[in-house]
Amino acid sequence: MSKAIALLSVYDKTNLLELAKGLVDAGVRLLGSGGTAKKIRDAGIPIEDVSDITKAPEMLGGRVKTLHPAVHGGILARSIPSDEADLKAQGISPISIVVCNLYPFSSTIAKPNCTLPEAVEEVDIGGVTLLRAAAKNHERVSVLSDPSDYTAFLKAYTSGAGDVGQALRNSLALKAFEMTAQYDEAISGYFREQYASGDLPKDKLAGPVQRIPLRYGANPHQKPAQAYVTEGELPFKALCGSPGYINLLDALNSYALVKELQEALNLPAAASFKHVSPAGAAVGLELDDVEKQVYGVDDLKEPLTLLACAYARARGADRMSSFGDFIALSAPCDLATARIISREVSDGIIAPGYSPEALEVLSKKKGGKYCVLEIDPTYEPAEIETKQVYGIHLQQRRNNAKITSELFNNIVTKNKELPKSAITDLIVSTLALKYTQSNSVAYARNGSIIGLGAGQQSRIHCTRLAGSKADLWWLRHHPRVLALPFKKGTKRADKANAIDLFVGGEVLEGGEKAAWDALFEGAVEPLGEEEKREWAKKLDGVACSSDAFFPFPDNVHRARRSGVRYVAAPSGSVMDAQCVNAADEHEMVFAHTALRLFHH
Ligand code: 93A
Repeated sequence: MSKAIALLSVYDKTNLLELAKGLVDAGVRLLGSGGTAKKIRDAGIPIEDVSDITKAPEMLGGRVKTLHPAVHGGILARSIPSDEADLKAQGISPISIVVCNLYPFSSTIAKPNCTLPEAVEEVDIGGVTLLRAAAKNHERVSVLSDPSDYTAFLKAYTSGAGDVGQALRNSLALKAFEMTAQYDEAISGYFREQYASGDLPKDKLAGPVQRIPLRYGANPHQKPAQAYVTEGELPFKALCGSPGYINLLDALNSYALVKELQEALNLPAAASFKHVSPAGAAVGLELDDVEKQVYGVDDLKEPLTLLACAYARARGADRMSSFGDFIALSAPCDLATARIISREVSDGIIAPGYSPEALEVLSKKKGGKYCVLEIDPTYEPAEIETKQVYGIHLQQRRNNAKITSELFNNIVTKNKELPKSAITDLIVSTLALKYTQSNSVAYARNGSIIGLGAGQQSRIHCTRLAGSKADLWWLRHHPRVLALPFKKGTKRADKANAIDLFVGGEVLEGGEKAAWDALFEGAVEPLGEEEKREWAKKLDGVACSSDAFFPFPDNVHRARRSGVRYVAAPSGSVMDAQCVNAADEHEMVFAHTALRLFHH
């Protein structure tokens, strides 16, 4: 029987001589590419050159070393009669062991002054082909792509009298496949940076923009940072300014939310995001005069479009949280909406288009640095999404659950009256949770989030936080708030702040008290506890959604204290019955949704 053949072609020659010696001692015939063969031969270990079997010299300065049918036929041939006959006809011997590791592409491009031609030269062709061919034919061939595997391999080879077993060949093949995949990713990442980056002047772009560099990641010391796709092109472009890492997290989550809100309710929708959760979200229901004042748009000269109403609601629900927001609109931004935005402190906006007048207004914001992103509304994200945490890839199907009125069909309370307006509100609150960091609870009224508790580890804390925000929102409708005697010329942000302090009942002292007093014509009496209680009683018909079941009925009682009448949450708690009883006690309507909506 002819000797088993091993082909060796390695850049990293660690442990190479030990392996070569071990293989020869086990009766294996060695073949090597130029430098690999030389090193082994110089150590006194017998080895033939690849060129001895290909009858072709290495050429093109090493670009073609092992690329030859005598090599790849020898690796890829199966143990079947037709393949064996083909080898025989061509005088090719089967190769049963391939030892290969690749040119150091990643460490080369990491060097500070690496040029493009230098990087190109490090793109290994023949080595990847060796690894892939051997891995493909792992039923018969062993592929060693990592020097740290040599010892164990030799041990298995000698103890198995030349057969290392299928299990080892399988795991070696997987390792080789992972290695070539990682290698290719490094190469495509490098060339994406060179040829498909949004930072290059347009005339230098060879194709679609697949990547934009980001100034930094979540924090200024997290450099480099980038956003990219591996297929097609990025579905958004910056019309003005440049987005940061957290801007994009906000933009992509908030746009997904408003797109779904519009699809679900057939109304334009807007969201105001901060730290990857909505501070507000709403659909375009018209505002009455009180609402216009509460949302700070009563003085707007431009007639309010439905889209402008949606943003006014989203922005005005929790003005403190929305300060410096990232905005998403479901429909092209019009002038009225742009005018509202232009007066607010905001970081950026994403929308499926902009009217020329709206774009003109927005591009003047922040001295021309306001981030304006235009997204392709036909874009569909991939079904499977992957992220990396602490070096580990986590993969899941996207949360593609549709939020429709049917979700609220299973009403488990005695009161089963769910008016259309409440269904609208439940859709708004439930959809908002789909894009809110968990745990989360949201309250909605008039097509708008009025209180949202995000990212709390305890559900009751979500319910309380959302409830206290809803309470403040409602207090801002109090006639005494609407009649606060602000001095003429008081800035919008100062007014918002003062109202927040007023409804929050903060006790001010010293300079802060003086600054507060200076905002008003005359003295302002604080809102009394009794006044607040009386006013709170007037709030009713609020909808409340929870992203997972209520573990205890305290959530239901708390929600009721903020005017909640309609509740939607999944079932599954051992206390479900008690939660439903609590809802019955207050004549609330409780729908069990059977849909958990955690989001991280
Ligand atoms: O330039 S290549 O892509 N062309 C080839 O045909 C080829 N075959 C093996 N590089 C090629 N290799 C690589 O050469 C291997 O992946 C290995 O990294 C290196 C080993 O070269 P040497 O044996 O001359 O040190």
